[in-house]
Amino acid sequence: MPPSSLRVVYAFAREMHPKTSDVFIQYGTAGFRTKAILLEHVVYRMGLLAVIRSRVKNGRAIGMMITASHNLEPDNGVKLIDPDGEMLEQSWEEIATRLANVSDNDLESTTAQVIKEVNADMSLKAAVFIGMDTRYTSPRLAAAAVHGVIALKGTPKEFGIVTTPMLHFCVKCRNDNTYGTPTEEGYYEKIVGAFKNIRQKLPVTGEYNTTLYVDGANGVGGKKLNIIKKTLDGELDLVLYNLGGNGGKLNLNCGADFVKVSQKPPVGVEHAPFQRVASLDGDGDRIVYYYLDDKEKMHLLDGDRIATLLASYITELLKACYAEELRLGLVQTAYANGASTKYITEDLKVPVTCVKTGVKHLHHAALSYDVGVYFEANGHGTVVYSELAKKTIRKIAEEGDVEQRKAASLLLNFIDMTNETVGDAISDLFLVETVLCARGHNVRQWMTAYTDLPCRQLKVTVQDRNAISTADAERVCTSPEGLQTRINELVSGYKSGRSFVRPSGTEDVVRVYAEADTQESADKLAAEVAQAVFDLAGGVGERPKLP
Ligand code: G16
Repeated sequence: MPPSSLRVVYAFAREMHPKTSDVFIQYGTAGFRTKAILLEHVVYRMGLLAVIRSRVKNGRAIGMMITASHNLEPDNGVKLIDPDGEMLEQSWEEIATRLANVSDNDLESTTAQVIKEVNADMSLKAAVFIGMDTRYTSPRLAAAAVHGVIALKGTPKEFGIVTTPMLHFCVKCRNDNTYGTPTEEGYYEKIVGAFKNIRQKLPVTGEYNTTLYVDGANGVGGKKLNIIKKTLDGELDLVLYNLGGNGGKLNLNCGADFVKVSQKPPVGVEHAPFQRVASLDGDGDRIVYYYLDDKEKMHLLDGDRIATLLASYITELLKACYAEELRLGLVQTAYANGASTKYITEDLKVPVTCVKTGVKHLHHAALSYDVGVYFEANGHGTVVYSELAKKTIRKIAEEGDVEQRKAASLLLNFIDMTNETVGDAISDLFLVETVLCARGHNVRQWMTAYTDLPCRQLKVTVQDRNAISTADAERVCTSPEGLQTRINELVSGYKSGRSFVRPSGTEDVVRVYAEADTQESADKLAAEVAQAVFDLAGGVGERPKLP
């Protein structure tokens, strides 16, 4: 493309998606996220970048998802998906931030500069897959994305309202047709099809009950499960709540993030004692489970719990296949409950890696294992299998003895049921249900694996959250000066105490995590650390109170 044709980049920007705000915006944990009204020019520019990225990748498709996932309705966001369905390569995040923040007048020259820098051949074809969540601001932003793609003569393909993981899946399939068909139907065919297949092999036994209640967070995940529900033929009886009707607001007092952080059941769900409930987040990429006991006390089964369930079952199947040479490992973040890490290393004897928050970091680390199980405690995670692992298991399914073939064939279904591109609430739901069914376990039996240390998460608003820097997978705070020393002092006063702070990459807050031997202690420690953040890192508004 000759530089003169970049004029249209400026013309579209000026006429349709002008930059109306000077607020600096940064590509964070999962793309750009902020108030939807500040995003139109950013999404347009990401349309441009997606085309450049596609050309650098020889015309392979790139994804653009319009979503703010767990954030509340007034927010929105955009993130780019790389050709294998994974998050945008990190070295491009700085380019994305630069392009998002230049003035309209400088957009044409900055675009030309980026093209040169990344050495994009602008004569190549470019494909960009665009999806959005159910937010009322999403269609407008999706239109801005399309304009960005067209401005650089790329070909946009719109998927309408889909879960984030569905779009990741479709991008992967478009670039690797052995993975599946790049459509929503192709997703159902592969993931739900694998679940139905495996259910034929695993009769319902023991305490497992095929009824599952689901909190859809008033978002897209619940809506898609409503489609899937009709095809399940009784293998799983989904009772769906929070599907967006009856005035229910997206992620408001419901959904995976609310349940995990507040440790309370969501509104809008009718509860029965000991009935297991799965809670999804707004764009269907996270899931946590919980149940209420006969005293209405909530018991949470979070991402750590799901990770250990999946890792232990896969380990069992690998043993039954005699494929123990395949290295299985688990990846967590600093938010992982200390009790889960102890259980994984001491009881399951599975190696654990701890990385920074953000699926992009976990995914990357998981790829270093033959079978990498990664989960954030907030319920964002999946399993990835190396080519060697898949090849080995396929061979055993064909050539092993009867028992080996049986285990390998279950594993192959398990792999097909997994969305390996990113954490996926729907795929994870089917994986969990499969393991519980295979073991004949109810939710209380699942809970007995280990006992969580009581924990608490808080948010503190500060003038500039970037005043907080961290090291060692976010477990140590390196600035502002004196904060880590203060945290250490506070933690030393508690039995089994642990705490860390980090700037959020999706909300304008500093997050505080604390755990200790009792809930009272965890709550108090979290509040004390929140006060230290407030005092030393420029807190604004009301100083956090002690419980
Ligand atoms: C996103 C990321 C997750 C991360 C979460 C919170 O989730 O994909 O990896 O844990 O944000 O990040 P932070 O603490 O930096 O705000 P989601 O579900 O909102 O896409």
